[in-house]
Amino acid sequence: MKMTMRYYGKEYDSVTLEQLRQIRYVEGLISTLYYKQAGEKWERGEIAALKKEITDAGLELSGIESVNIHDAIKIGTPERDMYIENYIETLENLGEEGIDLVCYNFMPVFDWTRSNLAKPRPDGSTVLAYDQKEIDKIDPEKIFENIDKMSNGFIMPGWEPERLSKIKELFEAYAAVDADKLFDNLVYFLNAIMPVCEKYGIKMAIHPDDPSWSVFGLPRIITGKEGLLKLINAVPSVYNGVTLCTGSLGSNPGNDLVDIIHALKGRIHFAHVRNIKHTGPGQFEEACHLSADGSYDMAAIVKALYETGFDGVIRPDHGRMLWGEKAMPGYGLYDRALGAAYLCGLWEMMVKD
Ligand code: DNO
Repeated sequence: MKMTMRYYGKEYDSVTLEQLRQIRYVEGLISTLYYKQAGEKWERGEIAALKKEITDAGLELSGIESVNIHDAIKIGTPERDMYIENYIETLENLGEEGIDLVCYNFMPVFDWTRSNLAKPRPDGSTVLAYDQKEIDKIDPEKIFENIDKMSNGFIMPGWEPERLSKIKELFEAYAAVDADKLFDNLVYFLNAIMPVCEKYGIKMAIHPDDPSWSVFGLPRIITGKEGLLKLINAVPSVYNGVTLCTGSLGSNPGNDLVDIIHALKGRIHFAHVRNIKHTGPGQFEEACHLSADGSYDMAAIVKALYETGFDGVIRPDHGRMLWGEKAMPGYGLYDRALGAAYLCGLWEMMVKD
C-alpha cells in the first residue's frame, strides 16, 4: 500500500507541503484542482502545474480526489454527453500526466453531510458529527447559510459556494430520478469513460455515499455491499473500482466492513481509513483513528485489506481538531498525521507477521 494525505493546494489548505513532507509516513498526496467546477475540462498544463508543485516539495501526486461529476450526468439530461466528453478529455490529460487514480462520487446535489462540524469532546478536541434529527430540521435550500462560520472560513470539498444558487433547480431536476435511474446513469457514464481509463490505466474509485442512506429525500445508491457489488458487476472492467471509505460505509452499523473488503477483492483502488463512533440510531460522531476510540476494529480492517492483496493508495481520513489548530473541518494536520502513523504501524505488523 502507499500511504498518502489529502492536500487542497496552497491557496485553499492551511496545511503546507513542508509540513506534509515531514510526516514521513506519507509518500504521496491526493489532490485536485480545487477551483474547477463539476463538468469543466481540466487542461493538461493545469495538471502539470499541480504535479510540479507537489514533486518540487519532495512528494508525489498519487491520485486525484475528486474529478466531480456534473449533475446533468447524474440526472441523465440531454447535455450529459457533452459533460461526459469533457470528463473523457480530462481523463486523457490526467493520463498523459501519468495520473492513474481518480476518486469521484455519485451523490445527488450534496456530497458528504454532517449536522455539526465541531462537536466538542470532553478532552477539548472537536469532531464532525451527524444526527439525523438535526438534519431533518434543516431546509436543504438554506443549508449553505451558515456554512462559512461552521467551516472556520474554509471552503469544504463538496460544499463549494457555487452550488448555492442552483439548489432549488437541482431539487426539481432530481424529482424524476429514483435510485434505479441514478444507477443506470452511473453505468452509462462508466461505460462511456472505460475505454479512456483502459488506454491510460486510470483506476476509477467511486466514493461511497456519506452517510450511507438517503438524505433530504434524494436517492443514494452506493451505501453498502449490495450497491457496490451491483456496480462492479454491471461494469466488470477492473478500472471500475471503489474507494473503500470506512467512515462513510461505517456510518450504517449494518455494514460489515471486513466482509465488504473481502467481497470487493481486487476492486478496491483507494482506501480512506478512519474510525467513527455510533451514538444512537441515525447518529454518529467521528473518532480518532484508534480502534479503542470508536465502533470499528481498525486492525481487522487493515488485516482484511492486507489479506485481500490490497496494493493501492490509502489515506487517513477526517481527523479531530487538536491543539488549537484552525483548519478545514476534518482536514487539520495533527490528527491525520497521527492517523497515518497508526495505520502504517498496523500495516507493518501485518507485513512482518
Ligand atoms: C469528505 C470527502 C468527500 C469525498 C468525495 C469524493 O471529506 O470524503 O468529499 O472526497 O465524496 O468524491
